[in-house]
Amino acid sequence: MISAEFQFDQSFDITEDVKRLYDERGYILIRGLLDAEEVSQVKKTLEESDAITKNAQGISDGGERESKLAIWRYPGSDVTGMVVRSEKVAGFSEKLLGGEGYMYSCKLMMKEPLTGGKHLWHQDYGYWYKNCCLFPDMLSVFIPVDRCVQENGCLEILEGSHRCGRVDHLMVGGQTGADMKRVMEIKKRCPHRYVEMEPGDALFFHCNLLHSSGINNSTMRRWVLICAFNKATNNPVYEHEYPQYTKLNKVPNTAIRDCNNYTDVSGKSFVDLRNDKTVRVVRT
Ligand SMILES: O=C(O)CCC(=O)C(=O)O
Repeated sequence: MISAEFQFDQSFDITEDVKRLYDERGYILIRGLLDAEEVSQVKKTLEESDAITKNAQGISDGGERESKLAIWRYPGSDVTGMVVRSEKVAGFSEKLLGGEGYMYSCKLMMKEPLTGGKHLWHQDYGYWYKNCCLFPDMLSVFIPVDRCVQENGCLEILEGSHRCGRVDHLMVGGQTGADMKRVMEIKKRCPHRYVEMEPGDALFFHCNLLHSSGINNSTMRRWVLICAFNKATNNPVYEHEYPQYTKLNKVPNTAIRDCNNYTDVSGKSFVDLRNDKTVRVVRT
């Protein structure tokens, strides 16, 4: 059972109580952050042109399977850019981070029916530490485009595990995974939760929260948008594949519905994962 869960409505905000729960559990789940119309705007952007999906690359899960992902550096001006820049995604993230934030990356994770691979237990800060972001003042917002349930490899978390600090990470298959001996010990103390979500729900989670997901053995597609934010004061020490501090121009939530750019992704700057030291590409 997910214990830090809320239902979005226009009056919802990140109050001190919500922030306290996030600090304690390492995440909050907001059901219905995007409504049906906003989800269909996102789907239209992803499905009616290949502007984003043609940038997807495959990474091995260390077994037989692979996951595909497209990842970009800046929001751009299409619908997915409005989602990242919206008050309810960027603004809530800033309140959880405790200050100004900027987009560090955004990706479309694609687990295709019957073939989608697993994601090993890891912390996002396991990777970002290697990029010389000195403080774990970073978070991710996981927003399903499709239903995410156990059958198609929903996200799994170890509740409260962000309080263990950063765990060592090693390369396993094409991915960087956390030291499993340590994870097994943490599992004895931090409850293992399957986070089943509907399209438009949003999980905001701390960069040290241990998470993973299983293979997709079902006939259901599992696509998810994941937007990552870094705190403005945590500018990475050196330049690398992901952005240094870049002011984020926030937009009102209504911009998601009002946006009619479904195809122009020129401002996004896609990452070539062959230059990313934390994953190994098997297919471009
Ligand atoms: O898509 C998933 O299930 C997990 C992805 C993930 O953990 C990541 O990209 O860091």
